[in-house]
Amino acid sequence: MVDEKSLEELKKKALSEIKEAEDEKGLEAARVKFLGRKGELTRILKSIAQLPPELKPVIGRLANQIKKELEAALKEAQQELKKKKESRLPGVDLTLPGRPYPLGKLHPITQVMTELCEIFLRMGFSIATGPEVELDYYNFEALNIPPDHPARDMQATFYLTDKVLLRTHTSPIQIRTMEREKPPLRIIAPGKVYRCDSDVTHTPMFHQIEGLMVDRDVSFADLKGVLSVFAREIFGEETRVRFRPSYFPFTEPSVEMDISCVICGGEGCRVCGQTGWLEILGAGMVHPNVFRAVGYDPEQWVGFAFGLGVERITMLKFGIDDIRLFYENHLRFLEQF
Ligand code: 2U9
Repeated sequence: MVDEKSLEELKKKALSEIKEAEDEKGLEAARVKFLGRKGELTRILKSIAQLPPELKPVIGRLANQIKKELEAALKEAQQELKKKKESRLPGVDLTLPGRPYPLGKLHPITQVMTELCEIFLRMGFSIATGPEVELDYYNFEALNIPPDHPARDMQATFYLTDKVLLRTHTSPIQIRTMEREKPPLRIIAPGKVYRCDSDVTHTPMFHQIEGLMVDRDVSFADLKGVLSVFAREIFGEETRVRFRPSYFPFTEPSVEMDISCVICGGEGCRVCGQTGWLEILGAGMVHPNVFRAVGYDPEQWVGFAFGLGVERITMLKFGIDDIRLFYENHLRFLEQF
């Protein structure tokens, strides 16, 4: 039979279960257990009618009071849970992976420039550098380029004064290096050069890599060997090369090197003008007058030199048909490399 003591114990148990409920489900379970249709307190309330008359009012009042207290405790616990839920950040899924920062990368010309330099570094060349603002002497005169040569034309060269200009090739680097250092020598000269020219294959600033090897017994066979290895490294093992006679004031004899077309493989296509060949660089044996200008004895020293345009190589490598794309800074273009 119920007495006050057992009612107090029931109340203690119920309050502690309400307090310990971690979520709405737990709270509902506690409600059903004590206040539900077959709940522990509900059963007691229903049995009050059967109690002896002297106990009815005391037990009845106490049971009803406990019912109210439990209902209030449930309500409060419900509000606590709601508050806790709302204090969590709304709409934020903390399990989502973070958004990566967009990473920058090197410009395609810089990438190819680095790749080209690395090929020559592996063949024992060292990198030399020099000023972009040059003296007429280092850009033309020391390179056996006569005063009336078309390259010296005001139209083609950016002159700053009548003796100072923006270098039109990186060759002055080699002249300055030879003035400073004794042979033998094996250097490449990468850098920016400037020519007053602008269309789909020319920009007023572009990049060159030139090379120079000087020793007592360097031959034209060395030139062919170094440049053939270079072509296969950059365009692939299956690439064929050919050398055609050419003319430059600073080399004699002079050649231009072609590679089998990277697009059609030599069959003939629009890119190679149906010839199957693409011109990629100029080269030759250093002219004796160039050696004389830097104080090397041309009877004792021989050398080969070459020069290539980095933009042209990059365009062929990636199938780009307009050089200006490199310098318009459109992310949709640059992001592809
Ligand atoms: C020294 C002696 C000789 C460098 C050379 C070329 C041939 C050549 C062009 C390729 C495309 C320039 O970028 S381009 O327009 N270059 O054809 N350059 S031989 O000869 C030198 C350089 C320095 C002291």
